[in-house]
Amino acid sequence: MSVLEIRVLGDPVLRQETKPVQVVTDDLRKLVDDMFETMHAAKGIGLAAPQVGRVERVAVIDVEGGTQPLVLINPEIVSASADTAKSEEGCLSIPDVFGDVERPSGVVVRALDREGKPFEVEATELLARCIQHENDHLHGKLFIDHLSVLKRRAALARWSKQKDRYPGFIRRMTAEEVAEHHHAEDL
Ligand code: K1U
Ligand code: ZN
Repeated sequence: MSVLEIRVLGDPVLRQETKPVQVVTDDLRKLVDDMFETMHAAKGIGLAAPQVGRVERVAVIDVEGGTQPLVLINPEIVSASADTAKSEEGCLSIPDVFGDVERPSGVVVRALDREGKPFEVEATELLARCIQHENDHLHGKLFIDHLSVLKRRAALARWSKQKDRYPGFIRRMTAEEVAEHHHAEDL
């Protein structure tokens, strides 16, 4: 498995619509495995293919620290609750920028798993939020798009102070971050 480079805000791939997966191949499973590796190294709870420069409609989620990893291939949110919740979000593609986002508190998502088998999950709380955040990525949308004009302006001002750390819109995990992740895996 490999830790991939993460694309950051400004890379046009993050604004692209993804392409539905036609067949779940070994190559796609390798992408899924590398995405988990990358997400864990970056200490995230989710990651979508455009964040690693890919256009396949694929996301991975692990809100429980390894106990309930979720692979979403061609996900569709089939229902969303009328009640909403506001909570802070971050994004591995906009490091060190956070904002409160209001979203439906619960969702039902339908997708294919790593073997290409259809399944449905009913989610609430952080899992529901993460599913919606990753599903947005698969349609070229970012959490900052949900902020008010003023809050988005503040978030972008914060980002503009950081963005020079990522030449070519690429965030590479440091050797320390990768080593720390491997150490955590061995425990
Ligand atoms: O898609 C991504 O950029 C990953 C993102 C997912 C996410 C975070 C918070 C709410 C919804 C979706 C992250 O994992 S950012 C890392 C982070 O800020 C975080 C980590 C653990 C718990 C909560 C947030
Ligand atoms: Zn994100």
